[in-house]
Amino acid sequence: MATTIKYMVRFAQLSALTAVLATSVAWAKILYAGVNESGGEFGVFGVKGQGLPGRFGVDFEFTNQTTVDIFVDQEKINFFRVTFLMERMVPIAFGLGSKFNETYFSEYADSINHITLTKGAYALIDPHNYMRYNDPSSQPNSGSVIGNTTDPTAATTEQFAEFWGELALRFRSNPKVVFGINNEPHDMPTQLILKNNQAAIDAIRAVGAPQLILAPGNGFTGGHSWTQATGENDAPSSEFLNKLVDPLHNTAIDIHEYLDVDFSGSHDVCSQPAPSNLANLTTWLQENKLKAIVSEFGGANNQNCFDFIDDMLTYLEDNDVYIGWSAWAAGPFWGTNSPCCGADTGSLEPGQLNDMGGPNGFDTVWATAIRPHIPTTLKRSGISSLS
Ligand SMILES: *[C@@H]1O[C@H](CO)[C@@H](O)[C@H](O)[C@H]1NC(C)=O
Ligand SMILES: *[C@@H]1O[C@H](CO)[C@@H](O)[C@H](O)[C@H]1NC(C)=O
Ligand SMILES: *[C@@H]1O[C@H](CO)[C@@H](O)[C@H](O)[C@H]1NC(C)=O
Ligand SMILES: *[C@@H]1O[C@H](CO)[C@@H](O)[C@H](O)[C@H]1NC(C)=O
Ligand SMILES: CC(=O)N[C@H]1CO[C@H](CO)[C@@H](O)[C@@H]1O
Repeated sequence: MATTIKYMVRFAQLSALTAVLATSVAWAKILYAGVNESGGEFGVFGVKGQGLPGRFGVDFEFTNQTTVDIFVDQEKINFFRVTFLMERMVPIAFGLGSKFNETYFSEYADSINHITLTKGAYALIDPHNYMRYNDPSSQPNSGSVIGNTTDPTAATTEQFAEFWGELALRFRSNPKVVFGINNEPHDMPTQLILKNNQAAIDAIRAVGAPQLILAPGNGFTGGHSWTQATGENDAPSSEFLNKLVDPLHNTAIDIHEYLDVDFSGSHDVCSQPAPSNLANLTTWLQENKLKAIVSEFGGANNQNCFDFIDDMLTYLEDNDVYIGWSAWAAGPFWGTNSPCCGADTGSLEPGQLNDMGGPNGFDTVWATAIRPHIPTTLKRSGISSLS
């Protein structure tokens, strides 16, 4: 019933649009569509220092080339968000900055290069650190907030900029790379998120890297709470994130949006409708002439979540401030575990099973709710950008 009405409304919208197409209507265009590749941040939970630096292929792994190939060749996606841990890229003993662990970097670069240079897709570089550094043992809450001047153990905003300058320098000649400043900042002054984001943008541009940058907001960069105070009354993201300055005008807003009761992606019931929850964000993006990519979302293996995902991806298609999305999550190390949305869904990694021995999210959630939304008009060439 609801579905029928939805399609009738969409049909009416399409007819109206078709009628005025001759006068050149801006058509909603999703440029980037894909999946998270999570695994580079694994193996550190529990005791402080555990899993650091960690062993490649044992404690962590970035991507499985075979499944990346399946996503590109069969699913025709063009976008992978590839996580890594800052404490591994820049060991705590070195301090946050430009001195990298070259082994970890080259393992990460292998994954990025396979996605971008070999397969021609875009790769979003994701320091999966919640804007914190020095103790990932109980992410998202452990670690000192970057730029917290009253915490003597915290990395400074200047060190964060030095880190980004070095990372961008190493990727500046790869047009298929997108720079994600950090995963899910939360419970910190929104002004400080703006400051850290701006420092990263300045550092990236200073080394001559022109690619697309994604800037996150507060409250785990949730779209539904973009115009609300989060944490202990931290200012809404909407009050500060429109003050970012990118001399190349190639920065978009990074949004995460889960569809369960508390937006955490930890329940198998979807009950938070993205279209109404994202409405304020959409207006804010329009008013500020900004674009956004929803780089994390997900749902469980049930019809209720399929409907909520369908509604969200349709909403993104219908509003041209949204230029991309990537689902949470695939990755070689999930095994039968569920990265999202309750216990029994499994991951989006092709070829794996869920914890019940049944088909995983790739054969259920992806196949039913996400695959039908993969546009055929994705961006396939040129430098990562807003258009
Ligand atoms: C660098 O990372 C590799 C794993 O990628 C690890 O084996 C090695 O011990 C690390 N070195 C330092 C100095 O942390
Ligand atoms: C900054 O550091 C101080 C001192 O450790 C701490 O009390 C405060 O909670 C920290 N601020 C944030 C946003 O984490
Ligand atoms: C959207 O904005 C209106 C008006 O400011 C507010 O009443 C409402 O709570 C907001 N909704 C969300 C989901 O933030
Ligand atoms: C990579 O994925 C393929 C296809 O699902 C699978 O056969 C293979 O075992 C995977 N390799 C690793 C190291 O996970
Ligand atoms: C829904 C979900 O799994 N979100 C996760 C995103 O990233 C990290 C894992 O690396 C988790 O802390 C979040 O819960």
